[in-house]
Amino acid sequence: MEAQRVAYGYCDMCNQVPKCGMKLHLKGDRIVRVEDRENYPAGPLCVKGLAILEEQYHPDRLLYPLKRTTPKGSPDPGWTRISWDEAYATIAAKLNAVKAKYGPEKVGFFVGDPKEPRPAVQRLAYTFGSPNYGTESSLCSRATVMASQLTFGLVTGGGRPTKETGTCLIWTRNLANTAPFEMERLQRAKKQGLKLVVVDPRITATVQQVADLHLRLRPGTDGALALGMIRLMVKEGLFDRDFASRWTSGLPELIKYAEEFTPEEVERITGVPPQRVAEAVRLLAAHRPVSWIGSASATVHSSNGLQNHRAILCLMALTGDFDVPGGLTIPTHPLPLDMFGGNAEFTRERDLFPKLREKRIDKDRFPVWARFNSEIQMNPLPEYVEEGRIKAMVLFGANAMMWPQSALYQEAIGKLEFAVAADYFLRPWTHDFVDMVLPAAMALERMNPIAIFGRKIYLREPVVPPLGEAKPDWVIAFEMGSHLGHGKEFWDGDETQALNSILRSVGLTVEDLRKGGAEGVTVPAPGPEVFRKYETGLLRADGKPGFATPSGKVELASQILKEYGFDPLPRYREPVESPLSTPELAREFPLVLNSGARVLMFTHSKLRELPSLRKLMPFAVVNLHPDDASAQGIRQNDEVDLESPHGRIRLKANITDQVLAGVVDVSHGWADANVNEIVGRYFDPISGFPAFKEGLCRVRKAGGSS
Ligand SMILES: Nc1nc2c(c(=O)[nH]1)N[C@H]1C(S)=C(S)[C@@H](COP(=O)(O)OP(=O)(O)OC[C@H]3O[C@@H](n4cnc5c(=O)[nH]c(N)nc54)[C@H](O)[C@@H]3O)O[C@H]1N2
Ligand SMILES: Nc1nc2c(c(=O)[nH]1)N[C@H]1C(S)=C(S)[C@@H](COP(=O)(O)OP(=O)(O)OC[C@H]3O[C@@H](n4cnc5c(=O)[nH]c(N)nc54)[C@H](O)[C@@H]3O)O[C@H]1N2
Ligand SMILES: [Mo]
Repeated sequence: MEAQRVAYGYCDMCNQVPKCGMKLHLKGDRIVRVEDRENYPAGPLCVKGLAILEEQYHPDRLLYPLKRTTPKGSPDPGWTRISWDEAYATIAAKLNAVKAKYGPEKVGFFVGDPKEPRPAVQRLAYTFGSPNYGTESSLCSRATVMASQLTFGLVTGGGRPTKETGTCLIWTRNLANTAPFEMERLQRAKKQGLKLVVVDPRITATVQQVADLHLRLRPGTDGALALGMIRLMVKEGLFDRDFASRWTSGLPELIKYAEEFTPEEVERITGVPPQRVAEAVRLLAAHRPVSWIGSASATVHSSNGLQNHRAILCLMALTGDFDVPGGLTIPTHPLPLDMFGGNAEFTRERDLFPKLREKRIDKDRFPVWARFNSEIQMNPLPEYVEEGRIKAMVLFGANAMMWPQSALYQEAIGKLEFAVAADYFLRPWTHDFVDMVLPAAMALERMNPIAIFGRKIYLREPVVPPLGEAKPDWVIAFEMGSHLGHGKEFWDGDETQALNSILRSVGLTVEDLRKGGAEGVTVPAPGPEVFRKYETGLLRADGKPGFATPSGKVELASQILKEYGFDPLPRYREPVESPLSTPELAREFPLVLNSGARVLMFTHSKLRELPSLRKLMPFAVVNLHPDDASAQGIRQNDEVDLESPHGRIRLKANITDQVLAGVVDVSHGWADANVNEIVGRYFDPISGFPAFKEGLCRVRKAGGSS
């Protein structure tokens, strides 16, 4: 009998960082069992993690490089296996031809939701000579980051409550589905007296498990709710006057503007009753300090998302609990590494990118975005291709279904002179439009960027060799770089040397981490954690007290937004389509279309091929309030047509009072019922983010006349 052994790895089933730990039992080179990893900062595993072997050993995995043999647009790409040598030779020839004919900036580099390929692909783009590297972050979390940079001059999305925290304001996260391992911590804190306020249109599992107070707003109206809360805080003297007068700018203007958001007006816009708003404001004031778990993306998936999110940040600033123990704290000594395990030297953001940035293709459309992000804003991809600004693309883990009006993105990719994609599986909705597909090694088969938890870091080494001819994304990016003539810049494909170059910034090597073993290595902090860093100059490069904004204060009114012609205040605007902004359209399409709330068992378009997970949710549904269902004579599991001014899809009805009456909820990523076919292309003018969470629709029994 073959002996069993144990190895340690980590999960990548939800594409997020940092990842949950895994303890793996192996027979030879085959993993036979998965369980939680002891003493690891993230875990326990959720249903997705427990299904990882179904993904790892799935019969449909992509195992060899493939090239298409029929012209683009043919119903069947005629995929044919090729060698890696042929793949690289073709990629190098095609990309170098585009470079010679049009310039290197005409090649776009893109990484979807997977996080680990990013530092390597960014390095590849800049080394090749193109600034036009972008990721899924240009519609995920980066707008919340920008709102924070504009308001606080630093990056924060909030954080976990601590033992000092009085109230935790969860402004839209459904952690029970998207980071289930956080729930136990919150439940424990709640038992010890922590109060929790959750803002979410739906009654989520998070609301049910931990909320003391739940504010159910109409999607896309977050700004109005936050401004109404600000008005009340001011009126009742429940804000920190001392902090606000010393450390914020724009307070009188904000107070004046917030006057418009009377309880009646807030109810008219958001649907939240005045009494609830008042209760929330009083709860926050009575149980201080207030900590905040900010939205990952839902608040900024709106045509006014950046300003709505800024309104929430202004509210947090007025609590006065910025960077106090138990409040909205900022780490004093972060490691000089980005959350994906790279750094600006490695990605070449520091030396090469500044020389290339003039050629970035987004700077005219979204200048504020371009000011804050090296990644380009990718949402106008169809326009970039139409205008001849991108001629070829290198795609890692890309999914055309993630964008509104997905067909435009498929067409755009199909029109490129050359496109190559690396993925785990052949995904026809994206790959039917490219020239070549490369097999990416999965999480348990690859050396990866290190995992970072505060100051503790872990080396992540392969547990088993890749199946077939799959290769790690980093190796693919490095080998592409070598074939493009930059072998030296890519350590001739050696990942260990690459990681060593990154680890140098924290005084470590791969060998040191290997010695740390399963326990990881803690890089000691140079000093203690300190609070109220704005008082002592620790938030600014020049060492002066204050914030790293143009005024040196928390900018309730943003000077940078003003400079670019936008409203400096967190101005509320109605969604482009809504019952209030387009009442006529709302007569025809009376329901609000809310899309993309995460389900526990899937990650976006991923994992639907895994039998144990698919059994948990076999088909796409539209979640409908009983009143909206009965108005159309719709019963549970009926086939229905969901229609917006932009398209129509068919799915099944799930009738539930967990959604608001008048708002439907549909999850994204279903190839046969892609909600993005009916989401309109309205982009926030500051961030460039799509309005996934608003818009109008109607629902009818399938087959009815329309
Ligand atoms: N299982 C699983 N986990 C995931 C993912 C996944 O696909 N599957 N995706 C990952 C990614 S990339 C992301 S960005 C995160 C997202 O993580 P979360 O933000 O925690 O999850 P979501 O379900 O996107 O959104 C949270 C809530 O926003 C609410 N909401 C919808 N519209 C609005 C609105 O206009 N205003 C307000 N205030 N709330 C609104 C929804 O009802 C939903 O309950 O999850 C990550 N984790
Ligand atoms: N309507 C609507 N649309 C949305 C959203 C919404 O809320 N509503 N949310 C938006 C958000 S926040 C996000 S983050 C995006 C989702 O972002 P997407 O990028 O669309 O996410 P996935 O569907 O996970 O697609 C990732 C692809 O990468 C492949 N892959 C996974 N891991 C790896 C890897 O390590 N290496 C390689 N090479 N490939 C890999 C997968 O097989 C899959 O084909 O969707 C956005 N679209
Ligand atoms: Mo996301």
